Amino acid sequence: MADDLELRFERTVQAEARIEPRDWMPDGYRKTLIRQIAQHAHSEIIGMQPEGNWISRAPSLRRKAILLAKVQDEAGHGLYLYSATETLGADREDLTTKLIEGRQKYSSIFNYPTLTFADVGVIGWLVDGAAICNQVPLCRTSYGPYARAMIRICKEESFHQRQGYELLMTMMRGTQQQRDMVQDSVNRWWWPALMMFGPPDSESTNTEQSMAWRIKRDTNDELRQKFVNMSVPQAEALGVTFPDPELKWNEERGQYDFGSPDWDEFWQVVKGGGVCNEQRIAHRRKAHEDGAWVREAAAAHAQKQAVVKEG
Ligand code: FAQ
Repeated sequence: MADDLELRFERTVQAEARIEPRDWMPDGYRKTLIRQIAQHAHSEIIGMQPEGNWISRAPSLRRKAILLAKVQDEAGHGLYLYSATETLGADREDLTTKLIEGRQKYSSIFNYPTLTFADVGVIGWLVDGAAICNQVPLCRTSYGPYARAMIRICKEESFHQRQGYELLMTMMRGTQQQRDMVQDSVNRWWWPALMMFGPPDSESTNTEQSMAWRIKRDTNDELRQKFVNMSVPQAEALGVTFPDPELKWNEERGQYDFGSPDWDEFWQVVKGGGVCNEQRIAHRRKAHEDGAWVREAAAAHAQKQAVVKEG
């Protein structure tokens, strides 16, 4: 019986069909999905902070309205993704506790500070750009609710990327000081953006199994290369350079060669030693504690409604 179920699962995955919440799945598959989707959800929620920092200081009403909409979208993405983990039997409260106790990860990128308004543009261009590059293939991930969430999320990420690029285009048409701000911001975010794709394939503990289960559709290095190829012409059109002396077109490979990110820095940030790790978690913990009364009120309301229905 167990063999039949396993065979059916394998066949479904190989046929590029979707595994749905009520289908049988191996424990490892469920665990891997909860880990990846929860990390993704936490990244969206923590990822509201670096840009949120600039909402009250946006230089115009238009920029403020765009930024507000983007940060709200990120909250929405986090909520879709937490819902996807619930279809696998995870508990949202438990995931939040794990995040604020440092037992679950979120993307390294959100542990870097946003020092100028140009960072808002560069986050849109490069961070959302990297997120899109990673998430478009996830629209074909084997778990149905995650794949469907990714389709909606990617549509919004595309708007996020465009608003960032348009903001930077505007700054590049401005004064020399504004152009310098953009270049400085690109210099600070380029390497952390490349780290978003995860460690090199040779050090990626999860890739092989996740590819076999078709949770991941490309390896970390494949996606990183794709992102570099996509970003270089965009940088040229913008008039900025990337801080990598090894970056150059390789005619033979038909791809750009590029340098290696500082992987010691990456692991230090992942382990909690980045510039903003403490601040991000402290802020998230406070927001969660401050929201306790809302959760209590919602639970009391739901209980009353249940009594009314029964009566
Ligand atoms: N940061 O074996 P692998 C966004 C960990 S959304 C921190 O290669 P895997 C939208 C990894 O968890 C950004 N930790 O791992 C937005 C594992 O540790 P574990 C988030 C990282 O899962 C934009 C260990 O290293 N996107 O930005 C990172 O197969 C703007 C070994 O790594 C997603 O989560 C990292 N960068 O591949 C929001 C997309 N990389 O768990 C606001 C979905 C790796 O074994 C503003 N996730 N680690 O203890 C994925 O595609 C994959 O999980 C990867 C990592 C590719 C991120």
